[in-house]
Amino acid sequence: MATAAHMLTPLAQLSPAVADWVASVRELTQARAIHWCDGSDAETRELTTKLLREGELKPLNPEFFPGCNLARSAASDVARVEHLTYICTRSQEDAGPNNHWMAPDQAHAKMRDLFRGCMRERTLYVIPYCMGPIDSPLSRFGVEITDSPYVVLNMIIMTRVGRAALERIATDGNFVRGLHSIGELDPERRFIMHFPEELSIESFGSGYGGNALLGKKCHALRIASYQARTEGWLAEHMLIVGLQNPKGETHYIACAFPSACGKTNLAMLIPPDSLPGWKVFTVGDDIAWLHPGADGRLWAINPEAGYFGVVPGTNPETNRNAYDMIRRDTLFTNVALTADNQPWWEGLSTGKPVIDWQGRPYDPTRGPAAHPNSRFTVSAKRNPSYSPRAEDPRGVPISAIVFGGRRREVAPLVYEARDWKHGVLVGASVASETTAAAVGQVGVVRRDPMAMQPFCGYNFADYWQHWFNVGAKLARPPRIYHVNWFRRDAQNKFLWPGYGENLRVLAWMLDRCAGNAGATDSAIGRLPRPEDLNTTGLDVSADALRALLTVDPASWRKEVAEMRTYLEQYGSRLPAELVEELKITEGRLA
Ligand code: SAT
Ligand code: MN
Repeated sequence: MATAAHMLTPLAQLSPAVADWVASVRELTQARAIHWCDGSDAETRELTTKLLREGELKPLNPEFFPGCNLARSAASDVARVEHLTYICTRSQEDAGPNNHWMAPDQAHAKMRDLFRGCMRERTLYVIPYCMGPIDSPLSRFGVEITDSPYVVLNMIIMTRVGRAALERIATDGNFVRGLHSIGELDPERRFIMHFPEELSIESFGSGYGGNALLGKKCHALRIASYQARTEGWLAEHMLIVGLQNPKGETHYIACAFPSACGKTNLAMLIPPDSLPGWKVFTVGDDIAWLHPGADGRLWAINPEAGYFGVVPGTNPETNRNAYDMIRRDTLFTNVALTADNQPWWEGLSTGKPVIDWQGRPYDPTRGPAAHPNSRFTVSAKRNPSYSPRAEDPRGVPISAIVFGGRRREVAPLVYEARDWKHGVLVGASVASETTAAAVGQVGVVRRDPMAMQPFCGYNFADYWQHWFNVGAKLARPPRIYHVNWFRRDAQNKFLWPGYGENLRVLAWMLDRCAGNAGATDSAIGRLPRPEDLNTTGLDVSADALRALLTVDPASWRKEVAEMRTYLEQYGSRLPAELVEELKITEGRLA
């Protein structure tokens, strides 16, 4: 810990292991200078000033958006690149059919060629960071080396950067090594490589979000999921939220949805006026690390310290907390600008864009003004609903796990798994329409088990087995649910209003956990009957509600057949328990 002697030691001398690695990276990249990041406000100010001077950041209107700046990424570098993302385990089977794979030697050689001399004109930044509350035994540590000051600014917001992290690395001795360079931002020379067996990441050629902020998806999900398997816990693509009912009881739930499906909105949900007495507390909006506790419950921490959220659609109606939170000390990426230099995005009912996300005069024939995957980066401390328990080193106990996807049809509003084992099948069955968070076609349904398809650092078959193993350790496992806020009618209109109204569904779940709510059994799990949901003040017709809560056997038989075909690609590695659960569901649908 921070002894007086330690405080005097320069960062570069705290950990010989880190220093040696930095020296070898400097040798490879030929970096002009080295900057050890301490994560201080002064450092943020200094780097921001430098980027403003160089034109890499644009200041936003200080009257309405004090402390806010805009970054524009290269037009071909606006989302995660799953087709260029690899898991490099010694055996290809360990990466599984769910991942692109490259042999570690080959991947290292390829990346060495890219990194060689790439920082000649640049400063090398060393970012020691902690994922999770700094004093939590559940937290893990990493060091990212990057040549992008924009990445440094983001990492300082998104993780706990600085001396304390480096001190823990020096005492614990292990850390995840993440090497990043923006290279030439050339999509042809871009790779995101993961070496879970070596706890290391090498990322080249992109400056964007999940490709470049290595603490986030690369470390906290891909590498951590692998680590979690050996250590007996789970690293998941889940928000964590505390719900306090009118009686004053707070329960925490963890929800897995694919990117850009509303995790941030749900994590900061504002209860509708027609549900008085409810309060909502955000623990995390994207990633949960879940550990079986000595009490037989599942405990969760949010490894992150900030939000890297989708901007479009954020407004006082959809997410008042986020809307307020991003009006100060926020880094915007790829939004549009108004005439008086305020950030603008689709979904705002005020203001008018004059400059688009690429800095050109706005022309609606060229598409949206803000990029659909434009983002805000902001400290969690700015969130009005930030949970006082978010910094608790023990984490929070989880009462329910919720899986979900974006589905026009088939999936009902909500259903409950019969038990943990059935819940693993429910999670493995998640499918969702693709979004702008990843490069590729938007709106096509793809299988996205546990919303982890882009993020699981090893073979999904082994991952599902690990889910069964973790469940077996829990004397008091959370209940497991599936939700779909995105059902549409024949006219393509949403059947469910979503946002704050989603609390009605969550309230039903918590009542189920407490043994106070009814349900009806179906082939795929238990659903609320319309009378089991609190519908006071809800503007949804009885017909729509019935449609939302109906399981159509024919479309579900088709769904489950697709599920079987999907699972069969995992061959003999597929857990017997999962096959058993699938057979039970098939039998119930027959
Ligand atoms: O680009 S990120 O991976 O950080 C955001 C997301 O896709 O969820
Ligand atoms: Mn995400």
